[in-house]
Amino acid sequence: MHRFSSCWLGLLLVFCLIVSAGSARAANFNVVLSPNIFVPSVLNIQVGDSVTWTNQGGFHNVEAVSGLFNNGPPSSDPWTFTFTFTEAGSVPYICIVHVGLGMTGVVNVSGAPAQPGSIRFASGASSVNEAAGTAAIQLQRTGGSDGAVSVMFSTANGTATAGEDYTATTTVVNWGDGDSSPKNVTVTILEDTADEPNETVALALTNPGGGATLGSPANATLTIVDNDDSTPPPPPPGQDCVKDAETLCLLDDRFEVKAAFETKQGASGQAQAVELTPDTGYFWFFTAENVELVVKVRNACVDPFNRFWFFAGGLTNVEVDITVRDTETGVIRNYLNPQSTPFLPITDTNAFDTCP
Ligand SMILES: [Ca+2]
Ligand SMILES: [Ca+2]
Ligand SMILES: [Ca+2]
Ligand SMILES: [Ca+2]
Repeated sequence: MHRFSSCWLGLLLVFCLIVSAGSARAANFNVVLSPNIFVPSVLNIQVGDSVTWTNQGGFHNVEAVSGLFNNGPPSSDPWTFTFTFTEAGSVPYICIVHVGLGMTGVVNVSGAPAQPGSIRFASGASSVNEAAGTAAIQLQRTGGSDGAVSVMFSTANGTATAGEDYTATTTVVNWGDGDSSPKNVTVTILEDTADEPNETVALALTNPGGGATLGSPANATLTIVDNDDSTPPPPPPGQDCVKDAETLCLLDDRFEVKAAFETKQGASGQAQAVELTPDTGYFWFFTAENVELVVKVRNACVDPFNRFWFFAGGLTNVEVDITVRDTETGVIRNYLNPQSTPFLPITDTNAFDTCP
């Protein structure tokens, strides 16, 4: 029964050592005080690692020859003692009772483990104009710069097509020992004349080398912003009609009507507006009781006309400049009555081809 327990513990010890050796981070190592020997008697560990000694029942202690650690006086009670090594160096230790029988060991502590770091995209999403020619994709090395490392960068079609929208790129990016500067990979963007939606290229980092790992994000999306437009832009929408002393807003405020005047003697100004009905208003120039101009906009958005009409009649012979604006489409019509001319009636049944 006792032999079986010893074997089992031995297997566990080997298992623990394998697990410890496989880890890059601080690890714990185990030493068993078998009758009058330390097993294993030699340990090679790294700074930050710890060692646990386990007494199975002999009359033992463990203490560093240098005095670095000491679990206390010898005892035959089962005990454990753990010490974490924070400095590099070789640390011999003994059992004070059985040193004469060769019950000694040593822990060899090497410097901090190498930190090759990890490689990632600086950003998971970036965009470039179709006409830019190239896109610079930045890669970063973080968490260490020990040793030379590399990573494979590659592109793949998202909604963009290699050879039409961009040039497929696969390249290995390298960093030297101690180099943690960001590196740019250039992807060639192909200009075309096709009116397309914005399209995407999938970027990936794979195959890290030199002990580096892949950071996050290791995948990114590059959006190519299209710059082609085959459809003419709609006319710029105008501003709303704002009723004031010089402005008529007719047909539910859709049409804005203003008028300016100038006399033969050079007096000029904006005509003053007075609304009469939703379609119709008048303007005066000099005094409120002296009406000069009557205007109306009619909705003739029915077959066969399909237009907005503009009509005006004047009681004047001075120069008049009338501006009518369709606020929904931004279309503007101007009507001019020349200086010293009896105002001729305006009956424009083709005024606004902007129905409805
Ligand atoms: Ca395309
Ligand atoms: Ca394209
Ligand atoms: Ca283009
Ligand atoms: Ca295009």
